[in-house]
Amino acid sequence: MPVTLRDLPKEKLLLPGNASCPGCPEALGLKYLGMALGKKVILVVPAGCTSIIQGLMPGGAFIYPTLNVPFASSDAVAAGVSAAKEILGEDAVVVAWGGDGGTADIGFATLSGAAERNDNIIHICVDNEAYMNTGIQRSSLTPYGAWTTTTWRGKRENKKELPLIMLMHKVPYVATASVGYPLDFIAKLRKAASIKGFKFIHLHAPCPVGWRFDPSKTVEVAKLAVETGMWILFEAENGKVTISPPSRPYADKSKRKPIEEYIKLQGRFRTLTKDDIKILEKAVDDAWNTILKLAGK
Ligand SMILES: Cc1ncc(C[n+]2csc(CCOP(=O)(O)OP(=O)(O)O)c2C)c(N)n1
Ligand code: SF4
Repeated sequence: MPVTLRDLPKEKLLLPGNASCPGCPEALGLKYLGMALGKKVILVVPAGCTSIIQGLMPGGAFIYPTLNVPFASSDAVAAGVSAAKEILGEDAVVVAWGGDGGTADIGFATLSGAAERNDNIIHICVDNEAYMNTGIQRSSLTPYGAWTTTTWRGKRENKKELPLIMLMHKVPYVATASVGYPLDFIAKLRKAASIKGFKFIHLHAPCPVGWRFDPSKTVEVAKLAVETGMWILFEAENGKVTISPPSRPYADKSKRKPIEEYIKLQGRFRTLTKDDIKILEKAVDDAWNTILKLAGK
């Protein structure tokens, strides 16, 4: 069901004065998580910027219960907490919240295991496209051409298609979201919380520090990713794929903004050549063709 501003609670579940950088997309995502699900959330967080946001504030930055866990155990811990809550008959939404490194690389085996068992949790991958907390190292979700401290001349490999990999686990719910579209993200969180079994939400999270843009532009960069077609918002309920309203106009290639508009705001793409841009444009077209086919278009 669509969410409107009036549906949102006023109470802040992510406290001000926490350790996030200015313009932090993870802080935005956590704020929207609280707005969507309220105090029913139990958060399981491996190492990463979010664990620092939480841990550096005396008493913690979130007012919901939070477990800080090793990377390789996040979804297993979340599954255990969820099972315990069910046995106790207590209402809770257990959320494993990992970065792209924690989700797609270091924690992937446990993620895949929980998906295959259909454990009753939501996994959110907050994707800032590098290992930010340890100094901007590449991950398998860093896009082609992007500078990181381990890809000085721009990454030579394409971004892993993680939402599609999770879709192929045949779990009840898979969705992509963006910090630039909070109402879409909140609606997806509420839908995920209403479904029993494993749910995966991939949240695009532009990071001013690692992507080298002005902290006032986080939302602008997030929106440009969608408007250029570089980030496609969709959801899949029991395998049925639907393109989400903010992305629908861009199924038509002629409506997409040129990807240069997205790239030029970000210092991490400063070494891109014209040939690199063509490779990225092809990746956008390929991703759209795949999603449109899955959506039966
Ligand atoms: C098993 C293990 N390997 C490496 C580390 C060091 N480490 C801490 S945070 C981090 C990067 C996390 O990156 P990501 O999951 O993308 O989250 P972000 O910091 O970008 O939010 C790494 C490699 C660790 N804590 N444990
Ligand atoms: S490095 Fe990026 S994701 Fe990490 S706290 Fe700073 S702005 Fe947030």
